[in-house]
Amino acid sequence: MPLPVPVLAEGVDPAWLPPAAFRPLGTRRTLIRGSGLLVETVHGEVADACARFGGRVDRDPGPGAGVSYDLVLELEPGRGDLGDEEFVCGRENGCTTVSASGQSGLLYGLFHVVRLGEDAFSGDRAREVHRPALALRMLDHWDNVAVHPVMGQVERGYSGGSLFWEDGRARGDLERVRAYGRLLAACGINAVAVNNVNVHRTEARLLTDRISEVAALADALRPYGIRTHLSVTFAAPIVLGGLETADPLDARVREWWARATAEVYAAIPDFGGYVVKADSEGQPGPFAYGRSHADGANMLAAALAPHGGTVHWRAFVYNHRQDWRDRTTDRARAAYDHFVPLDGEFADNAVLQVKHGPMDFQVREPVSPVLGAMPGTRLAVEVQATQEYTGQQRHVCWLGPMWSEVLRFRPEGGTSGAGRAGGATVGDLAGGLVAVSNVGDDPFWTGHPLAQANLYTVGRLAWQPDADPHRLLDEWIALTFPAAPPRLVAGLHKVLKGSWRTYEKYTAPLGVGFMVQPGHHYGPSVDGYEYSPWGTYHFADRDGIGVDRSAATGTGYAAQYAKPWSEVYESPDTCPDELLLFFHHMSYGHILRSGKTVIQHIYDTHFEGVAEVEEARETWASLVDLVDPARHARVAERYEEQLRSAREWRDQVNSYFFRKSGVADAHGRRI
Ligand code: GCV
Repeated sequence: MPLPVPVLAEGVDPAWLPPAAFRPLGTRRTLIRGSGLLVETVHGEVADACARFGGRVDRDPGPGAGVSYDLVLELEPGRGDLGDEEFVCGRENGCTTVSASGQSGLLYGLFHVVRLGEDAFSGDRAREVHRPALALRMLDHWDNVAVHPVMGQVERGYSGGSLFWEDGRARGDLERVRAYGRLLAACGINAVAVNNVNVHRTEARLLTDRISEVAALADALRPYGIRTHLSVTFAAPIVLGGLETADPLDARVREWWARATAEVYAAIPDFGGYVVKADSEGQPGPFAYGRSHADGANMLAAALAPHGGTVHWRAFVYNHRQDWRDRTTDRARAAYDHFVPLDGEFADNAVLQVKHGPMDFQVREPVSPVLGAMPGTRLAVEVQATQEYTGQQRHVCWLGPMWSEVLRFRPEGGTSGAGRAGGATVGDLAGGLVAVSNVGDDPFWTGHPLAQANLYTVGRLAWQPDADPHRLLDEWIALTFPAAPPRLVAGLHKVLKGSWRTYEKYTAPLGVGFMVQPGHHYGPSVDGYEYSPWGTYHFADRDGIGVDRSAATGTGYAAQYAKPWSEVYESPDTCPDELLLFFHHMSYGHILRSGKTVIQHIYDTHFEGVAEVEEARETWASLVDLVDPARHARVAERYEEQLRSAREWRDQVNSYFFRKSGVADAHGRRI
């Protein structure tokens, strides 16, 4: 039986799957061959499109004999040349064919045809194999089951409440969860962790007596090829099991995890595995027992292995009780110092989940050196689609280019781009891309309607890490705004394409980072974390600014990179300007490659950034006749806030550094 396409509640935005995106498919004759749950999903999609637009869909064997088809979607389970998620697409003699050996491949093939639009049905198309470069393409939800007194329902959530949980219980609106799974499958995501990595008491119980609530979510996501994962607390044997220890080498602890995990699989046979934040920002972990993080991860890996599950162990481990007067301690070093010595010790079904930068999702960071230093460990790169430090979905900040830079970075050097000369990229080295989700129960899913582009882009980059992000932006625009006139396409491109750099310009300069309001992390506070135990400093004084992370005179962080990067970052002469203050403490008068001094760069970029927001706001206003009123109004309203906030950033940052340095703006502007 075809699975019905999820019905969106009144007012919920279809995002990149509006009915009109299915018109080319829905006006054609389609044959579907094969059977299974995801084949029923595919059938449901095509049937829904045909019902809207007058096409026809048949199953084989079925009443289609003698009909010539425009599209054949066929499952060929025995094909050894295609993995489960792969498909071949081609077109000859007026028929487009998608063949797959696994059901997920067929589903991805269907969405590929949707993306192609009319092009899928014109001319000939050589048969082309499509395969995801990364096996794991995951979203982590930092959703709390119960409202947390400080963090609310969703930690760092800017899109309303949780899609999954409300006030201590599962929401029960599985139609919305199904619709979410559908959107995710259409951009290539295949795994979702449904609760916060900070596991509080109520959330801990999802693992045991509340597993049926997770199972219901897994049932809703399964038809879209998405496996469900759960964040668990390392202290579960104590908190839930009544043991007095969670020591990973204690036999009783290991047995407890084995039993609990078997019960999870009894409820969710295709359960993906656990996500663990241990010994990090107050979460319990193996250090309490004198054990290593490999000991901790491997214990959970052993419990999951018989069932085919994976443990995602986060590398976000650092000392958050630092002394800012001690310039030798450096938070940026922490993940490497903790984990690189453990390379080769992690089990095969353990994945080390590493934030893309060494700090914490700042607008500009170097790529984490861990990603190039653990060849004997399965790695996943973690990025943040939720915009904790990049405007919190009140500002437009499309992060595609930043993530693309990370994924194309070559830890052993070499050029990126067409030639692909040099060592492997991060995208080659990692087996997974994980994004902290930016989705909530907001009718536009992501709070800011244009933040949908981040979610779409992250899924597509996980499928193809070397894809040109601007092409992915075009794809998102074409799907979300079908048949958009060129003025709208150009306008959307204009306001999104450079928005990351615009945000960078009016916030923290030259890689210095963390000039945000403590706690909620929105808006400027230059010294917000300067005298704080969290370890995120800019060390600005009357002469200069930045952190000396060189090996020669600083914290030695630069030496965590392989050559050539260790050498490139070691010296201010070779360090790229955009990271200069991350790696070096520089005088305000230091001349950048642009020919400007550091201080003048700070002033100029802050003025420019605000001017760019003003321009983007005008561009958006000019699209009023081309965008549906609710979406246009939501974005317009957020631009007002973005502009207010950008001016606040400009004025605080510029005044602060004028007062510190005593250097006037070369253009005599009011600072
Ligand atoms: C879920 C940052 C955020 C925290 C988050 C943490 C993490 O510190 O501010 O809210 O906790 O990262 O990634 O675990």
